[in-house]
Amino acid sequence: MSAVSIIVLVVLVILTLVQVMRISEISSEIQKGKDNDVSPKDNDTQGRLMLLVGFGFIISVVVMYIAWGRHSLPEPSSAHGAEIDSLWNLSMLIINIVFFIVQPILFYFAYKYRGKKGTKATYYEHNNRLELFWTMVPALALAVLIIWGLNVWSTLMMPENEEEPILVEVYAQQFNWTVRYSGGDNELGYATVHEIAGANIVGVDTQDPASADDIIAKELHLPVGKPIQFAFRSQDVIHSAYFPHFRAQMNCVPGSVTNFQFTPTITTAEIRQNKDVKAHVEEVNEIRKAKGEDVWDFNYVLLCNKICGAAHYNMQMDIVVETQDEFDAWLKEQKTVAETL
Ligand SMILES: [Cu+2]
Repeated sequence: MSAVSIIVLVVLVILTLVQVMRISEISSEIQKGKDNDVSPKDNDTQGRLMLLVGFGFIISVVVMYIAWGRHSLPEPSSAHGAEIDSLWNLSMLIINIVFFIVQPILFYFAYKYRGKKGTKATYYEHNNRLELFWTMVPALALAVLIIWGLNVWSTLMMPENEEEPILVEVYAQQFNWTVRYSGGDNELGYATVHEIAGANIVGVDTQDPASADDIIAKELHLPVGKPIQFAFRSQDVIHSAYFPHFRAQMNCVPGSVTNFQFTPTITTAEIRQNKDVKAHVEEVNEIRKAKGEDVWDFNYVLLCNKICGAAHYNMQMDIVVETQDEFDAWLKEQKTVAETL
């Protein structure tokens, strides 16, 4: 539809609404305002509709839990993941308890106390006990979640390493990811937006001696059981590096470097044998087969979790977790910055 016809349509809709409102006003004047009165029948209808909508909503939540609950993530594949899951499970438990108590009451009361001729709302001014109760209960629940959450956060952000972590840079741009390994010296060469040119997409300063053995790759390989220290950068807008299977996420902010560390604990080959993952892969492949598409196999993914532009949904990179030997062999095949730039 052209822009002109859209504008004409909008204008016509507005004119129609104005006319409808005028007719309603005139008819109200004729009936001396009586058609604005709410009749007991109206109250009954609204009350019943409230009950219907409310309970329809609650039942739909239960149905969605049953139908789609199995699509949630498989067991965590990082050392810290189980703790994040415990935090999540406690938050969801509290939310669900409150939801299934409060929502039915809310909609039932909207029905029960609907307008009735002759009834009057009770004037209830103040109750200290009630005030104390509904302040203390949420405060306690929040205190537990926040104190526990902050503890988990600080152990994640300040990990005590028994061995030196492998340093990997994750570079975000609209709309793809690039990774840079620090090479034998485990030190990333200096990089800046001013050095970006041609194949040098992450802007490595080739004059910096630390950059010579850096390795730039389009697939993120990680050795299992080794702590990985990530350094995140962004070229254009704020992106967010999201590793759902490792329960990790960190914003990538232009002009600064952010960090996160985790230790992968399950290799790609192992997670493909997980029964939830297997069931998911089978289900997806049945749909793909019906459409005549290729068979798909599970891979860990790095996703962008900030709506960063039109192709944001497609900003992803495969992650391969493998044994140390497989990782070393893969790394050996990659070219260094000195060889490519
Ligand atoms: Cu993005």
